[in-house]
Amino acid sequence: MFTEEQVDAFHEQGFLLGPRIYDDRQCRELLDRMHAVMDGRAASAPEAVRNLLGETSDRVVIQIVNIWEADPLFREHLYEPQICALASQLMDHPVVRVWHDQVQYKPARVGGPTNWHQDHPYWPIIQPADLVSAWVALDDADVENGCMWMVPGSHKWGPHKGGTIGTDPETFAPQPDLELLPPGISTAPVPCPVPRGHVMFHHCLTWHGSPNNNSERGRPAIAVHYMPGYTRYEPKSAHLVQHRVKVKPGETLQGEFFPTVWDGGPTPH
Ligand SMILES: O=C(O)CCC(=O)C(=O)O
Repeated sequence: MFTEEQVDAFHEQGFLLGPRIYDDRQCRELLDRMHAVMDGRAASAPEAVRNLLGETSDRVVIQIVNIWEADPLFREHLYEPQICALASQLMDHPVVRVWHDQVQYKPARVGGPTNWHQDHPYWPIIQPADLVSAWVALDDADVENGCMWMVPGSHKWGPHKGGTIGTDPETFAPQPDLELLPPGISTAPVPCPVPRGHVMFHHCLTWHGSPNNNSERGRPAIAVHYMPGYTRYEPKSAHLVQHRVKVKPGETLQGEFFPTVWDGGPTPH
């Protein structure tokens, strides 16, 4: 479990590097399975596989949504007990469910940017904005191959313009509307390298993004977006996985496609 100081740091910064979860062999196995799904060689299909930047773009970010539907090892990954216990601790709730998972793979040399954004405004069918994502690097993610960058404390500033923070195309600096922000704050981002097999957590309102991968190495990673057990289905507009929802508006979001992965585990305190 995280120490009290680490939990405090998460609440202060909006993100936190966690422990190593998978050894090199496990990372390689997950990576092989990820490529099989990406290349259409898996027995089943995920919810989506696409270039986030558009199919005609010369830069590429391969996004796979709900890879757990396509591969049993990724389904197991949703339940990884250390990650689930830490997510439960950071969300301060004993019940943890999966909203959805997401691979973002930036291939060597042509890996493109994931522009600055907040997650929760892109999820307009769930409330409240208390989710925490667990992002696991399947190979070293660093400044050279396009690791994520975060703006410390930004999760406390509320939803910003529908979750889209402007992105400077030259420097990759965030370009928010300063008039919408508390006076005197810093929007300077920090790089968040994640060594192979480790997990990093971020709050669903933390500003984050990742630049191009111009290196000779790919940048594979899997994020699982975890919901505290009280998260409700509150549709305001559409979402990719909405067709999987079987509950009524206002009800707790749960069911086969939103599995409960941690229930009554050790409470955080
Ligand atoms: O993998 C990335 O670079 C971005 C991932 C992301 O935006 C997320 O997990 O919320």
